[in-house]
Formats: sequence, structure tokens, C-alpha cells
Amino acid sequence: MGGNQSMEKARKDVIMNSQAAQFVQDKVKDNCVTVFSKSSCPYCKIAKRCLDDVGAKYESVELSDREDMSDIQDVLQAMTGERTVPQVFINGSCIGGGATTKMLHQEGRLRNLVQECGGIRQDGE
Ligand SMILES: N[C@@H](CCC(=O)N[C@@H](CS)C(=O)NCC(=O)O)C(=O)O
Repeated sequence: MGGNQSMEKARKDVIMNSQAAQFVQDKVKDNCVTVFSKSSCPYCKIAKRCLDDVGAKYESVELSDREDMSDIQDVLQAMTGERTVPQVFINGSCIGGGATTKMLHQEGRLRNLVQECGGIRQDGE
């Protein structure tokens, strides 16, 4: 491993051992669908609209309200390669952001992914 690569790995290790990493991993583990979002973000609204359309229950983690917003984005980048929001996790994996969520919805695949972890709202929920 070259110098830059090992520095990069060391940085990633520090990020993934942080409190913010534990927080992100717990959210992803505890929810069938988790959306890391910011209140003013149009792509986040698109992703949530798609999830609402298929009747998904999801936990939205609103980063704009949090002091550790930047730490959480560092964690998301270490996990997925992307620092942007939204990042949508279904059944433990990141499916991508707003554009990918919309594409999966248009292709009719989003509902099935959510269904696999029991995240579709039942009557009255
Ligand atoms: N291709 C991405 C674009 C997402 C994007 O550009 N998000 C903006 C907010 S709407 C962002 O994260 N900007 C940087 C930041 O807020 O830190 C997607 O489809 O989700």
C-alpha cells in the first residue's frame, strides 16, 4: 500500500470508529428504511416522495438539525463513497440518493426492496 493509500485507510478507520459511525450503523440496523436527509434538499424530497408513493415506513435522520452533521457526512462518505444527501438505506445497504431512488421507483423495484425487510405500511399504520 502506498503512502497516500495508507493515510486514506487510517483516516477511514478513525471515521468508522467514531460515535457518529455508531449512530449511523445503529439507525441502518434498526430500521428497514433509513434516509439521511437535509430539510432544504430537493433530492431528499424526491426520495421521500418515492418512498411515500410505495407506502414505505422510513426513519428520516435530519442532518440540518444536528451538530454532528459534518461527522455523519464523513461516515456516509466512508461507507458509500458519497458525501451528499439523501442517502437511502434499505435492508442494511445503501441504494443511493434521490436520483437512484426515483429510478428504482420508476422501474417498479423500490416497493419490492422495501417489502423484503417488512417496511411497507399496513392499513392504519
Ligand atoms: N445525485 C445526487 C445529488 C444529491 C445532491 O446534490 N445533494 C445536495 C443537497 S440537495 C448535497 O448533498 N449537497 C452537499 C451537502 O449538502 O453537503 C442524488 O441524486 O441524490
